[in-house]
Amino acid sequence: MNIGIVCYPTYGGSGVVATELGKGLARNGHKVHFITYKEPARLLDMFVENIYFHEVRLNDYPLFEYAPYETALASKLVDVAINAKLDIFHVHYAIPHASAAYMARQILLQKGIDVPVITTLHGTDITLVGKDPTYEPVVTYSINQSCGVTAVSESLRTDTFAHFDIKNEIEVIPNFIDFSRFKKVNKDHFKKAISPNGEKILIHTSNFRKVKRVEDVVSIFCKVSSQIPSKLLMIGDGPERQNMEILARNLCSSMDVRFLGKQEAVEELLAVADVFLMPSESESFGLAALEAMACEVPVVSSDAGGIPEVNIDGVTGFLLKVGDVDGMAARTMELLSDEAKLAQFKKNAFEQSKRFDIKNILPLYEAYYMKIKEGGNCK
Ligand code: GMT
Repeated sequence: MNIGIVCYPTYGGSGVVATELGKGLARNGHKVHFITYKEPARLLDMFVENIYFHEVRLNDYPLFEYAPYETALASKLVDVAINAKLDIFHVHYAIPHASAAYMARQILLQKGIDVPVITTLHGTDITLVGKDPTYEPVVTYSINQSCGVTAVSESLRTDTFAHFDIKNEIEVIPNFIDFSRFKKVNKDHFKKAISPNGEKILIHTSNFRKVKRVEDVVSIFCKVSSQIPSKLLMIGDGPERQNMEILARNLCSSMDVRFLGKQEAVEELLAVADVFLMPSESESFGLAALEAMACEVPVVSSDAGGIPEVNIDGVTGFLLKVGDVDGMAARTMELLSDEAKLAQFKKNAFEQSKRFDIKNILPLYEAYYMKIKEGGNCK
């Protein structure tokens, strides 16, 4: 098939899923066309046969205080659909991709070309941003007009029906992991550099937005490190990072907390970690937790959204109520102070992650494309 993928080209979860899906589809012989404003981060510096990138350019004009990205994207979708003979549009993150694709589809239909639109809902497009009245009517309409809709967890599917007046079916196709990249590798030299005296290593990766409750990560760590010698690795960047550096300095030894910013090879840091912390307020799936589990790192998390579909309480880690910093610290210490238990949880985390092997999930998308092409909501 010729597949047009629209996504945010950043390190965020939806962009990562879209790009890894595209790479997998290309390996399976499909021609994949990424249509976005910048080359997706996970495509940089690599040439993959069957993958094409079409940049959405915004022409500056003095009248525009805000350049109309959605209009430019819809126009580009029409152009690529005609020239690359696309069979399907697969848009990731509803805002503004679903409405831009809807517009492109209407234009194409007038030209006698039928390109069905599949929208994949990722999380904040539903639970946070999408349900805000600023966007809600357009999000509802464009989900209902999509020929197929998928959500990355059961929880997100339920939330979508709860927050929006949706008439369509929503298929759950979970996030996935590529084990050729995410696996435990020997990085003993890293471990020695980070924890020279054999301290335990806690890790957190995110975009440092409010919804991640990064302040809880710092608080949990400071409680743990007051009892068990340990270090905290903070990976990623975002609006809360600076505040968190100040908080870490005030709450415990800033020498034990390292802010590493965005990292290309996050799997190499996960390889040395003992526990992954994810205290999020809201999380449709928790791809970062899955990546940790694939690298044999158990997860202490909140029970928000779709996290319980990934992290199994008392097996692959622990689940606590959002904001239960004391509980999360206690469970983390329980793991770190019992070598046998920690080893068992590491093993369990890895076993659970195998359920989400890209080899199992990619065929679900391929089958869904066929189903929608042959008879989705648009037929
Ligand atoms: O986590 C983020 O804030 C980024 C966001 C995104 O859309 O890029 O991630 C969402 O999509 C990921 C991939 O499907 C999910 O694994 C994340 O759980 C989800 N984030 C939230 O729901 C907060």
